[in-house]
Amino acid sequence: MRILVLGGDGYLGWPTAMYLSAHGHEVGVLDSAVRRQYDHELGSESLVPIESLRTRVQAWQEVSGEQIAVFHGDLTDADFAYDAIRAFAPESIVHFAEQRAAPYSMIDRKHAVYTQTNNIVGTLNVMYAIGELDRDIHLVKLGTMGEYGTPNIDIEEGWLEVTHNGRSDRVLYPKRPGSFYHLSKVHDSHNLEFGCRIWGLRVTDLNQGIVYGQQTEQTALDPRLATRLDYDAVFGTVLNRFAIQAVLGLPLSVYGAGTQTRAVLDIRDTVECIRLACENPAEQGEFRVFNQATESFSLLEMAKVVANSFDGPVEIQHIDNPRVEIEDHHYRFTHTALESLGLEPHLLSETLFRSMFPIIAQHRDRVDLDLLEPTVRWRESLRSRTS
Ligand code: NAD
Ligand code: USQ
Repeated sequence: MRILVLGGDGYLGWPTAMYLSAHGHEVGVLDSAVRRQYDHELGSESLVPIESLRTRVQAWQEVSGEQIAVFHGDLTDADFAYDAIRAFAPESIVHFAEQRAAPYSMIDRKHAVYTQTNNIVGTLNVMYAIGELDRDIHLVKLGTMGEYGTPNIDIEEGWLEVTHNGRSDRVLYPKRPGSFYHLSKVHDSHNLEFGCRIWGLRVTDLNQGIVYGQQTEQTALDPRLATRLDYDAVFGTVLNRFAIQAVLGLPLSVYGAGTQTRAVLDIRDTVECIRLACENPAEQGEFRVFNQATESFSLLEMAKVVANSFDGPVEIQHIDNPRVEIEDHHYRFTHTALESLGLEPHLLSETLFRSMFPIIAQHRDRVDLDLLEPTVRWRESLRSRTS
């Protein structure tokens, strides 16, 4: 298939592009490089050094013999989005290209507005481009498990059968997320479902959990193919941060009591889920939702898994939760659709932490300890922090 990966320079987009290429697909990547600009803004950097997109693509060609086409530009620019999609003529588009950090979206008004504008406008442009250029293109859109929040009922895959006053309907599952970033994904989901209804688009919305890990079969082939690994309190995600803290001999930073439960998956499962979604497209007019996560754990359980995998003493520290989150809540989610397509999940208990620890140790001198401390507080986001 011809597959265009939007956000193909990112943490997940780059390994996915190589994985799809390694599985015989013709791949293009599109990216604005804005993720590299957030690093400049925040004074942060990937723990593992990463190459420019140009070098990555050249290295992939040397290593695999396969070419990856590159489109450099911003999806909020509709002309660029249309031109790239017209030029590559994909059968599937995998859409990773959004601002993805909840804390970044909660810094202040400016960052909340930026996040929602970037994400929602970019996705609307992609929807319109598909609608006007070729409605057969299957859009595989990255949503997030956090769209659901932590409801006191079981989480279904996108849709819910409801009976009210004796009548029944199948409705989009009610959402109650915990940040303006997560809300941008909810708005995307609603826009996309509408596009399927009115124009007959075919969309798979992947409500992905928190990804952990840094290596896939392809990134391990050459250091120039490495993907990023973030540890700062804005972009670093919880299991990756815990792994880095363990290697540095720092206490694992559990926010609050750590009884919040979250859905997670291994980066090697992310790339496989995307392949499965592309190779098994949604029907014309279908808004298909998969919960792309394999397991769920409380934060305290996650900290214990990392501590137990590490060969050395690890302390777990509870720190004031900078976010507004419910603790001790119900959490059970359905995740059968991807398994039914053939996904064989890697489990946290047999994780890649053991392979991650040496990589982290190799680059430990690059860590700026100040960046590990959470500075974005949800309740203080009304106070202006930047001009
Ligand atoms: P990332 O920030 O590393 O990658 C996103 C890429 O998209 C970046 O390279 C960025 O430059 C690009 N981008 C952003 N806005 C763009 C625009 N307007 N036009 C063109 N390019 C743009 O993020 P990631 O961790 O790889 O996540 C990828 C996707 O998966 C995101 O949509 C995220 O919400 C979703 N997701 C990530 C996780 C996770 O744990 N990392 C979990 C669930 C869902
Ligand atoms: N947390 C800690 N300690 C830390 C960092 C985080 O206890 O040092 C806690 C947070 O309070 C939160 C949980 O860990 O309860 C997850 O935080 P996170 O930063 O790892 O993940 P989150 O903000 O939810 O966002 C990440 C990605 C986002 C994706 C989402 C999937 O950045 O792109 O959408 O995971 S999900 O959480 O399922 O919505």
